[in-house]
Amino acid sequence: MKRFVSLFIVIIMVFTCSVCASARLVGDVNSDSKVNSLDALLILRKSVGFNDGANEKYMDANGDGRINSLDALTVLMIAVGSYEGDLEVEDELVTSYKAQIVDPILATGEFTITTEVESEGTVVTAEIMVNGKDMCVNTASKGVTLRMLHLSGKTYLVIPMEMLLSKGIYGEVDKEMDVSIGSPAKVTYIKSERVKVDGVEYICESYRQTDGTISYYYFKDGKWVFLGSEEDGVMELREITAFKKGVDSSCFSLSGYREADLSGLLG
Ligand SMILES: [Ca+2]
Ligand SMILES: [Ca+2]
Repeated sequence: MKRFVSLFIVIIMVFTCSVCASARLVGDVNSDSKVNSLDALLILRKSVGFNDGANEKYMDANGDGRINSLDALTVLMIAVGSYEGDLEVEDELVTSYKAQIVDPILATGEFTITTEVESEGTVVTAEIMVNGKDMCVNTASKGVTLRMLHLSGKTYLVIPMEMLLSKGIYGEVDKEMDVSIGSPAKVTYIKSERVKVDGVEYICESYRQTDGTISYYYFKDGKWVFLGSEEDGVMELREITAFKKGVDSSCFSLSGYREADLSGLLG
């Protein structure tokens, strides 16, 4: 039982970085989410010909199209709180990937995402549907399709084949559901980079969530293909096999279902 609860939580975590605008801090040249003298130094070094590998497009802090000591000064003013301009701006790279491909579909509030999750050594396909504040997660294990349904604030475990449902005993999942649907964590854009996975190159955008965890969105040929998360320095990649607008509304109905104790069946 515990196993399934944690599996559903893993699946649901896909949504903790939901529909938030991506922004970056003006002057944060090295993308460490702080604006300080190190950023100013990187700008000064760039202005005299050094290249430290920091992102040049973030160096023009005053937005006059040139990278020079005025930008370093702007950064220092930001660092000491005496700058009066915008401290956050939308990021262009984000606009071209997550903001273009992922966010518009999330923003409709009605979408289906198919992902693969590893559980007990086997790969389980999970289909997640979000319909406003309701959510349905379909997954198959040992030949049985299981459904976690979050409907009008209540969570049910459902076995569609048997028309059975069980409710009110999944407190842990309820909590995660509330977090992910009700108040999506605010995310902060960190950076975009080219990364290789098994020799194939992807564009990867990283975002920091309010709880400090980092999510990685991988794109290839205009498609969102992986969602990564980092825990204890280990990157875990989940494959996004499909992502589209709309849901199968029949999955959100409990009409004709009867209540049963499903904990024995799943244990
Ligand atoms: Ca910085
Ligand atoms: Ca400038």
